[in-house]
Amino acid sequence: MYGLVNQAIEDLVRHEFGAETWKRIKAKAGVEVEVFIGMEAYPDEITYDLVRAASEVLGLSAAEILEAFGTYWVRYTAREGYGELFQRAGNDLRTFLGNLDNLHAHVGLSFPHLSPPSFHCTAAGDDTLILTYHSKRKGLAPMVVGLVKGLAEKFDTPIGIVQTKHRGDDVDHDEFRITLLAGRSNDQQG
Ligand code: 1MF
Repeated sequence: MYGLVNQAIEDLVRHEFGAETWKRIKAKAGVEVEVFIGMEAYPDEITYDLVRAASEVLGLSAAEILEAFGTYWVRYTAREGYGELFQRAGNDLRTFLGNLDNLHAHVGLSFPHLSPPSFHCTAAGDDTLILTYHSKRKGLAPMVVGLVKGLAEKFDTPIGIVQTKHRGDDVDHDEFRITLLAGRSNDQQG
């Protein structure tokens, strides 16, 4: 994955847990890269090793780390110069999710090593979205939960999200049900 991803992980860990902890995680992961270059492509293994090591050092599950990272990614990329890319993809959650493949296609024009996932978003009634997620990479569904929560935060849209399909022997993708909570009374949430 492009170094931007590893940079974002580093940034998250440093801000939440400090530079010493980041050093320990990097050492435990056996990652010998001194400084990640955002526009350079790194083996996916580096990212997986970092998440695994962070899980051990921080005492959190890999899923918790991936979800936190997904949420952070939205803030981080908006801050690191991708705000315009985000704006082009939409001003509300549903439009944005529907444009994710376009967004990645756009990035892929300049960065040919991008291996983008694919998302499809359909409405199921007024307040429910069904999001499917296809990827070459495995085990990253919790990151998608975090990404969607990060977008919901960005658009000030309270949501609930549950995974309704798990990639495995029978299905080749993950699926999520997103409930838009705005305007619903509390006893209906969920
Ligand atoms: O293949 C890749 O290197 C790659 C990197 C990042 C593929 C996808 C992504 C983004 N994606 C991360 C999880 C991937 C999970 C998977 O592969 O199954 C998050 C996608 C996403 C979902 C919801 C909301 C926003 C999302 O991302 C927006 C986005 C996507 C790509 C970039 C930025 C924002 C991006 C921009 C420049 C890149 C690489 C990715 O390369 C650089 C970096 C620095 C300088 C120049 C080029």
